[in-house]
This record gives sequence, structure tokens and C-alpha cells, in this order.
Amino acid sequence: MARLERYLAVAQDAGAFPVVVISKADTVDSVDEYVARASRLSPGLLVEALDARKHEDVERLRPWCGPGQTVALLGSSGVGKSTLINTLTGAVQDTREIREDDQRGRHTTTGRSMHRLPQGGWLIDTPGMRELQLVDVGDALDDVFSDIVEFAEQCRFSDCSHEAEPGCAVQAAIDDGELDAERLTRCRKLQSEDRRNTETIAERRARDRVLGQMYKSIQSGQRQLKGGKK
Ligand SMILES: Nc1nc2c(ncn2[C@@H]2O[C@H](COP(=O)(O)OP(=O)(O)OP(=O)(O)O)[C@@H](O)[C@H]2O)c(=O)[nH]1
Ligand SMILES: [Mg+2]
Repeated sequence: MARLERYLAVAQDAGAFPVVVISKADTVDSVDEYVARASRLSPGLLVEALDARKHEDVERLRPWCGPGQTVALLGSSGVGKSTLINTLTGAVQDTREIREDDQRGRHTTTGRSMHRLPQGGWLIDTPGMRELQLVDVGDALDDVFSDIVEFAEQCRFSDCSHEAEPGCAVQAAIDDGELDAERLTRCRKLQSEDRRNTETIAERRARDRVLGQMYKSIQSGQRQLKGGKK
């Protein structure tokens, strides 16, 4: 779930319409539980479970792959992104079994590539990600965790940290079973990661600016020196 929330934040930040595809549905007895858990992440979230190798299954994704639509497939290595594209387009891209020892993908796809669908849409295959760090997606996180944001608006204190303050509507929602405590933990983790990475980038930009000014002043100093020798 934590990984899905990350991908949803990235999609939200990019202004993309997310569709969750649960591949390898054929490898479990009942996929309904997985679909239900993913669907609960956001009201109205679209979730499709399928066997990425089967034409009749992937047909269900056609409505989002029509003319004028560009679809980027994101997900860990080995989940079946390239397989899905092969089935949808009839292409033969490299796909490989996941590793026996730790069930991880092998990072078969190493670069991004675009694939045209006969119906007119475009698919973008991407290499499976080892990790997906969030940077500067604070607003997107508010959307992904809009349920928590709404509860927080009811807190007695506007700067409530939802730890142990009186009148905390977030903790009350957890007590009432309306909010999963683990979802709050995951939300906090992503928010602090986002803040940390965003600060780091701002710091790096500031450092680059200072360095740039230093190089410029050195260069102009050299020019003056050369000019002085003449
Ligand atoms: N049983 C089953 N196997 C699948 C399904 N989708 C993919 N596979 C298999 O899973 C393995 C990995 O699939 P890939 O398509 O290479 O995965 P990927 O997401 O492109 O992986 P990277 O390129 O490493 O990011 C291959 O052996 C596929 O045949 C599925 O829905 N069901
Ligand atoms: Mg691949």
C-alpha cells in the first residue's frame, strides 16, 4: 500500500490520471482482496486486476489507451510492465522471469521507450524502479491523503500534530475506526521524506548559485589580469 501511495502522489503531481493495474492476478486464488485494498486508498480510484499475458484481460485497459492518450507504466521491476505492453501492442520486447531466490525483478528494461498502439494511443515503458523518492509533491500528498486532511481540519488546534493533543479529530477518527492508524503513519513518512528531499534540492540550488557567482568572478578576475599584462 505504501508503494501505491507513492506512485499515486507522483501521478497526482504530474497531473496524470492514475489507474492501478494489479498484474499476475492468475497467480493467486482470489484477487478480490487485493483489489479491495487498493480501491480503499482513494475514493473512485480505478483498479484493474489481470493476467498481463492474456489479450482478453488487457482489453479492459483499452479505454485509457485510445487516440490522444499517452500512458506511462510505472512499477517495480518484474511486475509485468513490458509484458503488458507486448500484449497490448503485439510487440516483442524483452521480458524476463523474476529471480528465484528473492522474487525480485531483474531490471530487464533498462531505458524508456514509446510504443504506438494500432488504435492511436501511446504507451511508455519504463525500467522498474528500485526506489521512488518523493520531492516537492506536498500538494499531491494532500490529495492522496485527502481523508486525513479533512479530519485534520476538524482538530481543535490548527497546528495540531495529531499525536496527543486534546480535540484531535484525526486520533478520534482512528479510535472510531474511520481511519487506519497505519495510513497516518505512512502519510507522515511520505510528508517528512518530501520535506527532506525538497530542502536538499533547495540547498543544492542555493549552493550552485554561489558557486556560479564564484566562477564568474574568478573568470572576470583572470580577464582583468590578462588585460593588465598587455
Ligand atoms: N503469471 C503471470 N506472469 C506474468 C504476468 N505479467 C508478467 N509476467 C511475467 O513476469 C516476468 C516479468 O515481466 P516483465 O514484463 O519483464 O516485467 P517488467 O515490469 O517489465 O520488469 P522490468 O523491465 O525489470 O522493470 C516475465 O517472466 C513475465 O512473463 C502475469 O500477469 N501473470
Ligand atoms: Mg520491462
